[in-house]
Amino acid sequence: ELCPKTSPLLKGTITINLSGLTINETESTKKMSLYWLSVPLYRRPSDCKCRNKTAIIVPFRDREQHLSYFLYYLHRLLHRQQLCYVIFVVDQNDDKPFNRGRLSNVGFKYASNLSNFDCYIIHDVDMIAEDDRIMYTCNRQVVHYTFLLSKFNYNLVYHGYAGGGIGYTKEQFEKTNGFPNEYYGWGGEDDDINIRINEKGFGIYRSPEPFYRFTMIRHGRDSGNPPYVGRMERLGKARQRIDVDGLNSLVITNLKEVKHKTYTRIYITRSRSC
Ligand code: BGN
Repeated sequence: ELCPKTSPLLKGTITINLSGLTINETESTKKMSLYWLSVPLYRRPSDCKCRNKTAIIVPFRDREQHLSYFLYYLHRLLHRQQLCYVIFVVDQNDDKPFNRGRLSNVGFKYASNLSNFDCYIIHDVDMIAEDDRIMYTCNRQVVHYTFLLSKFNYNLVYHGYAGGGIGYTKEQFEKTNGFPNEYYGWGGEDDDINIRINEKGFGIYRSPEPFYRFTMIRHGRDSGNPPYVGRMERLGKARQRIDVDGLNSLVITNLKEVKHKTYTRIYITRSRSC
């Protein structure tokens, strides 16, 4: 039987306590009371057939403590939403500047190759939903979830901000050619996808509900993620680059997967220099 349109498990506001959680605690099934499918890592509600299958794709490097918090809260939320889902952590396993765009494309390719998901959500590891009614599902427009962030006093930081967490159907991701692969370091790749999404006619959906709030875990600037100096220039040419830099130009080499209890980790090393 199909799960109800609105899950009866939803509780609303989530109290977030960011202190001292370890990865072992996030994996404790006793604490989580989640249910397993025969396929490892693929979770589904126990007593009904889910309406949606969601892939969570987390571009990642060297933020283990954040990952503990992220998994702890997100598993509970997705369980309450009665979704079928898998969490993929895409780990940039080298010392080059962090490349969030490329990691996102790798995650999409890996996930879509594994199964047919209704929704592919690219999600930063340091953002935690404060309400379980923030639905991790997709829409006719590309969905931006993380527009009210604690860091920006719960205001949309600027018109066109598309950072943090954003959800695409397969068609939306493919037609917009995913993320640019050629932004090295912090900044701009999210502004670039905003241009892609609008140019290709999908548009971005942001819920009008006031409870769409996210806690951003405080942290200093990562040394491996310096601001990308060329981002302004690159962004200036974003329109011309939509169809040449993205999912269709992605070359994956040196991919290694490790299945953990509650998520799949994909290690990716860049072979050629940037
Ligand atoms: C913007 C960044 C985004 C970032 C937001 C929020 C750029 C491009 C040059 C204008 N964009 O300024 O990538 O998500 O701030 O921090 O730097």
